[in-house]
Amino acid sequence: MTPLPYLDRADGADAVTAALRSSGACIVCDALDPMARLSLEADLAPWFDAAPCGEGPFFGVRTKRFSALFAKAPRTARLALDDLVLPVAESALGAGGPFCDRIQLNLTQAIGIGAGEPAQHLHRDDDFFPFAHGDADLMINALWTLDSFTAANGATQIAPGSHQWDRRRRASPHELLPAEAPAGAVILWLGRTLHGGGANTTDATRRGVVMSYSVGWLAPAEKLLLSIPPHVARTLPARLQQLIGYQIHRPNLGWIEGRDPIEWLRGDIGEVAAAGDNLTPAQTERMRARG
Ligand SMILES: O=C(O)CCC(=O)C(=O)O
Repeated sequence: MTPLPYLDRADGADAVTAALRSSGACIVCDALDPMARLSLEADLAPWFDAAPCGEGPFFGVRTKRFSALFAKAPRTARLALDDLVLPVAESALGAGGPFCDRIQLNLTQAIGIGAGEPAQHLHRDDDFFPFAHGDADLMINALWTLDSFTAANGATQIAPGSHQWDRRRRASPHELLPAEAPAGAVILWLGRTLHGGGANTTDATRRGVVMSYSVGWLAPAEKLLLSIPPHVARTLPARLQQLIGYQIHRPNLGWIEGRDPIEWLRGDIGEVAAAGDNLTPAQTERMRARG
């Protein structure tokens, strides 16, 4: 069976991307320092208390979820902007290449799998997009562990190598591995990789935070432009403003009055504005060559 690779931050983005591409998933064990993890836990604790459990078998009737994380717990911004994970996401999704100008955040979600929750239905995250999938990577998920993930408490089950399987193939139990990881790790998997939350047979909740990235031309799962209202978005770092949707996927997706929506966020354009071409450098060059 393809192994589930374990790496450290010091291995660097190229090694993490290579592991992700070959196995469909990997784990970086020392991703978050303990102090940062403890402060995130403190910020998220009241929201875990307030969040209700899910209503259906897929999201789990003993599992709590909540999103809009940058509005609820602004320090989660550091996870989305992590200087290892963000470059890995850009590289894995081919940012700047012919099929992806820019990546975006697909969703932000804290997940607490409660005691007694059965294993989640195995799925590929990019199956939510109803079209004939090729072998391009559209999405990558980063699940930051707030607790140690064990086979007993619901560690994510992953079928390593399944990103390269025929889409109709299901995983047999012996093809699944629990993504066991210490608290403060990040578990990465591609949108094509079969996986699901594991069964929690312990008495304690298993908590993690998902930052999901996708190519910038897909509809994001979470309507981040609404869940993070403009007055909150204005307080975020510029890169995060782009990742939640204040960016154009050049040349022509996601504009306001034909202009980059970050200009709107900054109050730089009014009710009408001069539409820009918003071309990539390669497109500018092609237009110039055509004369
Ligand atoms: O929490 C996990 O381990 C994975 C959850 C998941 O894959 C999902 O909710 O779609």
